[in-house]
Amino acid sequence: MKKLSLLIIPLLSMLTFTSANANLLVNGNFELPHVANGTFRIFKNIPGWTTVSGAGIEVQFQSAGAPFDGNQLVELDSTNNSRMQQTVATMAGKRYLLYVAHSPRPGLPASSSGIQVLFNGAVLGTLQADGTGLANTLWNNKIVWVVTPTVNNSTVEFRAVGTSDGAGAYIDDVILAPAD
Ligand SMILES: [Ca+2]
Ligand SMILES: [Ca+2]
Repeated sequence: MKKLSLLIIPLLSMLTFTSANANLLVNGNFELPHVANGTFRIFKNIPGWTTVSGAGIEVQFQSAGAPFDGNQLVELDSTNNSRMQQTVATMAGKRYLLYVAHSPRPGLPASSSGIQVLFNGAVLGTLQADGTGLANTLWNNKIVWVVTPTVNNSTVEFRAVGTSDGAGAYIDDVILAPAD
């Protein structure tokens, strides 16, 4: 089996998001579209986010672990490892902060539970944690990157990595906001 080279890079974890920083991303908290309480659905597209490859975007409403905020979260190993992205207007040369809340799926080993984070095609890092023995989600909400686009439209992308088996890591509360 291919060994994953995985690394969580919680850069500048002391930075905190304030309401003064507007989130440029649409539906970064995955509260849309609403799915029934206790269930999940798999979509090719949801408000703001488009499937790039794979079966699609699994939106869960408290169906296999509590979200970081609101009622819903996204899992990208929906029925197989999938990729999704969103493109937003940015200013070249300006600094932005990208925040992601991440949790392993309860019960799932780290080898099945990775998510790569990309900005304009460059891999910022891979989020991976061991969910074995967890009865519920265990969120890390201090994952922050500073990015400086060289173009005026930027793409945030997430890719499920690791064993493609219909279960994977969770993300929630994704924020891209001007740093200054
Ligand atoms: Ca949410
Ligand atoms: Ca998996």
